[in-house]
Amino acid sequence: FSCCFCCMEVGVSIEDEIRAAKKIAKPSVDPDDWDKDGLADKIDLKKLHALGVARDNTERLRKHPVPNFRKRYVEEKRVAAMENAHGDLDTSRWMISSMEREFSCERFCLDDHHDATLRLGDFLKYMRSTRDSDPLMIFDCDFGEREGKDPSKACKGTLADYHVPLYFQGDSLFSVATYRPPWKWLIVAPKRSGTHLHEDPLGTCAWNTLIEGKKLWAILPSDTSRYDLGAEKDMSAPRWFMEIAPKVDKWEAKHRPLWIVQKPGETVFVPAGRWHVVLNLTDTVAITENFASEFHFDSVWNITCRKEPDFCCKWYQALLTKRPALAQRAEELSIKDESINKLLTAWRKQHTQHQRQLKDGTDYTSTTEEGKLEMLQQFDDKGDDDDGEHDNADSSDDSGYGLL
Ligand SMILES: O=C(O)CCC(=O)C(=O)O
Ligand SMILES: [Fe+2]
Repeated sequence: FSCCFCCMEVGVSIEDEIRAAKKIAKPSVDPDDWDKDGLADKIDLKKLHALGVARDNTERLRKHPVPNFRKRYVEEKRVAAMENAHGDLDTSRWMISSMEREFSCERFCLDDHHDATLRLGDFLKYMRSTRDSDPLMIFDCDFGEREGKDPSKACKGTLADYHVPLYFQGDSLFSVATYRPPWKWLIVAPKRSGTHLHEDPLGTCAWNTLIEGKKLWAILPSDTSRYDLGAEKDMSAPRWFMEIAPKVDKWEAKHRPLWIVQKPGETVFVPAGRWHVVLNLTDTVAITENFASEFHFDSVWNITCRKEPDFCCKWYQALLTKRPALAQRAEELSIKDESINKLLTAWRKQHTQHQRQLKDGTDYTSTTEEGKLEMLQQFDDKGDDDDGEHDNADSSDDSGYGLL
């Protein structure tokens, strides 16, 4: 049975599509083995819900506007959960039942991979029946941007009511660049799925608003580093909650996480650099955005330069024109690092040439491209992996943004 003509693509069954998506999402696990360890039968979501409710120790912000929000929470990196941060945002469009009516034939990306997609209707069938231990999620950074099969309804509709909470509007330093790494995601997640222990990429902060269902968050203290975490960060979220969460009360108080049982309409603010792990206690829908805050320019610059030099080049050139004081700061930060310094000089030269070309119309050809490649090479040779990530524990992609 197909709900419309466009769903009748010849020769590819839903099972094949799911298998292909699984191979991309977790290349090291056979797609037919995702339910092998029987975790679906062992994990007790009701018990974890009760544990979460008993431990939930995160401040709720109920009255808006919150005075000094930016200073107190963003700059000082405090976790918060806000009720009704979007004001009168109408979220009915993103409820599972209405998306099922409106976008059933549209494809969405799974687990943040552009080449692993499924029609929403097929995904919902998977969501409702899967016994996988750590199920696939719709984790889609293009929602609302793609043209759908039927442009009159298309995925564009998913953005129709979208807006950023007032607290975070205009905050992202990356938005000065014409191209910026993915920053917003629609997440449709089966119960038991989750996001493994990670810190967000490129020194960014995040907000995450739950539309439907319940999520359980554990957010580790700000001084936790990846070196404290060991095997924990390679665990799937359901495994972390099953094996680690019940023992956390025995940890020294200073190492214990903040807990949140997030309810519909609540927005969780995750400050830059905070390790967190999230479990979907029920089927859920959420929207989330990451942003690079001016308060954290130094660390954002240092990480972005190392992890995403191609983007950083464009970003720095945009800063030179639009935020010269920050470009200057970037130069100060890079002075001690010879390879970054060289890169900056090349980028500045390229920028000056480009500006000159724009001004007097002379023919612009990039003479710095070769030099840039050579320097990127030096960069790669330095190698490091101490940045946050958005991809799954098992993903082989460590670009920090997965999709770049
Ligand atoms: O699963 C979730 O809702 C949390 C997502 C998250 O932490 C992230 O996208 O960085
Ligand atoms: Fe995150």
